[in-house]
Amino acid sequence: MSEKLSPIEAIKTKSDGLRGTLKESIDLDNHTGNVRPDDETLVKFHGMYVQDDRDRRAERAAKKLDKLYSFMIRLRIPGGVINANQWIATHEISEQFGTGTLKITTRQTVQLHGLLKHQLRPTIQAFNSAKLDSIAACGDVNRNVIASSHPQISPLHQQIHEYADKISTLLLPKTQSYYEVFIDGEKIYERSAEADPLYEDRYLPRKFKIAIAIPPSNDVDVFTNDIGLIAIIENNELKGFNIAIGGGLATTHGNANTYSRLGSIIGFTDTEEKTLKAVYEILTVQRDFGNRVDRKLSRLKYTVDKLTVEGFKKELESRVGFKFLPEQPFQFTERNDRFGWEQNHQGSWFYTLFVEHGVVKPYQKQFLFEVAQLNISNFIFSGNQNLILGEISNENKPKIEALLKSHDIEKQVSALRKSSMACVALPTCPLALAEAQRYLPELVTKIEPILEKYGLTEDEISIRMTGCPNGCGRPYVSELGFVGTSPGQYNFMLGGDRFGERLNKLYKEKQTEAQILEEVDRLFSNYVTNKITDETFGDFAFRTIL
Ligand code: SRM
Ligand code: SF4
Repeated sequence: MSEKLSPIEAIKTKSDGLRGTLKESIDLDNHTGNVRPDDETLVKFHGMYVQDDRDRRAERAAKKLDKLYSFMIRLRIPGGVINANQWIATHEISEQFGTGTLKITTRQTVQLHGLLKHQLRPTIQAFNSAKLDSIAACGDVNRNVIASSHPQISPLHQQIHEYADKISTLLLPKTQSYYEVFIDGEKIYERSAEADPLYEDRYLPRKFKIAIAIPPSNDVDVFTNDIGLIAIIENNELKGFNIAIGGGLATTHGNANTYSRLGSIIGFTDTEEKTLKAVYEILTVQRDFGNRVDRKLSRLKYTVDKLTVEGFKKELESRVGFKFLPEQPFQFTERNDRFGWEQNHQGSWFYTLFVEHGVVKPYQKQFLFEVAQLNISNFIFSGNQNLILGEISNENKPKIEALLKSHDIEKQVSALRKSSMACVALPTCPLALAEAQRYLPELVTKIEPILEKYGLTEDEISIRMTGCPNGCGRPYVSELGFVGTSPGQYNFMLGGDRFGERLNKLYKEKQTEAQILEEVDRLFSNYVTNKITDETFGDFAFRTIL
């Protein structure tokens, strides 16, 4: 007897192109701020999540009130680049609807929190007018395609970046339901035009993520994606891409069958046609072989291990109709953002702003709004949750410098803080077991004096924290990783390298702040005494402790 499919599978196949009863949920169900249960799944495919303010749950429960439902919306911005007018629109939409917050994510886009159900349509319509959408930003489809963000990395940056757009478009679901439900209201689209040879009516077994890295930078953590493309450049020419498959980070506490995995390189493609074909067919293999029974085991990484890397590659080669060329050499030597001013090969200026954990503070928001009003730069989100103001001419640079000054933007920030990342967690994430973006800044402040004590203030040790083991802040590829287990307690992960090429390992379970600080002191003391010349903290921990 075949195993029972996950209930989500039926929701997808019966959804009539992801429409479900979303219109009814929005138009008729005035008694609740939520949508109907199946629509909670479907709304994700349109880039939205149902949430509630967890800080207020107890207070509302005491008054016998329903949860205070709201929605988070996440935009689809391939490669993370928007223009000044789009920033202004995003700023204004965040002020008009939702809580006013702008959160830059670890996948080069922004989220708005706290939208009420009746605000969804006006919000999406306003984004649509600014040529922005949230299609497939969530759900069991390919998500926002990310790409190394710093244009200074290579003269070919633009050419490579365009792949993010092409891949995102290639892998969009064909259904027009997003427009029908959220934009045009009543219009019924021709269903025959919606036939979807890629997703069919079952979509993928699970979410799917693609990143493009431009060496020497691995700012996208390319190996943590379902597909990682590594651009190979020789003599200023793009030769093609190494393709890595099966990366993914999430684990589940207490479920030994779940694990983090870095992508395996299966070969190299030397033309655009072959690269796009390979990417497309990797999704069809996952569509056909992925686990649709247990959603905890349904990401591509488990399919790759089930088929074996060689078995997967064989199936893929039979679908694409060509053999992959051997992997080409490359080297990653950086992952952090390049803060402050830098110039690209054409002399354009780029200014990278540190946005702690992607939470745009009110004074930064005002500064960015005024920059956008000048319309002299574009806005690039980095995979490290920061923001780059780009394509600024020599002539316009002083105007931005003046705004940097008048808003007192440039603060003294330690190397550790600049190398830190945290997921949203509380109060909006329903899966959070502990704090992350609200707490890591405080923990870093307590670690800074320890760094000073050991002369490590300039050391760019990567520190990452998440409120649960899903890994949204990619803590499993950091040198100091903290994964929430319960309020105030974290699994302490150690031994990742600095550039995202080695997973860390569990060092100590369920650590409180006091225990973390004591451990960090001991570890740093040991590091400065016993490290080999130029050895990073992560490499030292890996060599000596794990
Ligand atoms: Fe994530 C679920 C936030 C990047 C693995 N993630 C969630 C949800 C939507 C919670 C939920 O399912 O209801 C979180 C919303 C919190 C909130 O209130 O906003 C959430 N994830 C985020 C963001 C915003 C974290 C951040 O602070 O930047 C990132 C948004 C990225 C984007 O723009 O698309 C984010 N999530 C990641 C990453 C990192 C990455 O992709 O580079 C991972 C680990 C890599 C991976 O996928 O393996 C990640 N998120 C997950 C998972 C575990 C998936 C799995 O394989 O089991 C979940 C839970 C799920 O899907 O069931 C999840
Ligand atoms: Fe929420 Fe966990 Fe992701 Fe943090 S890692 S945002 S707590 S799902």
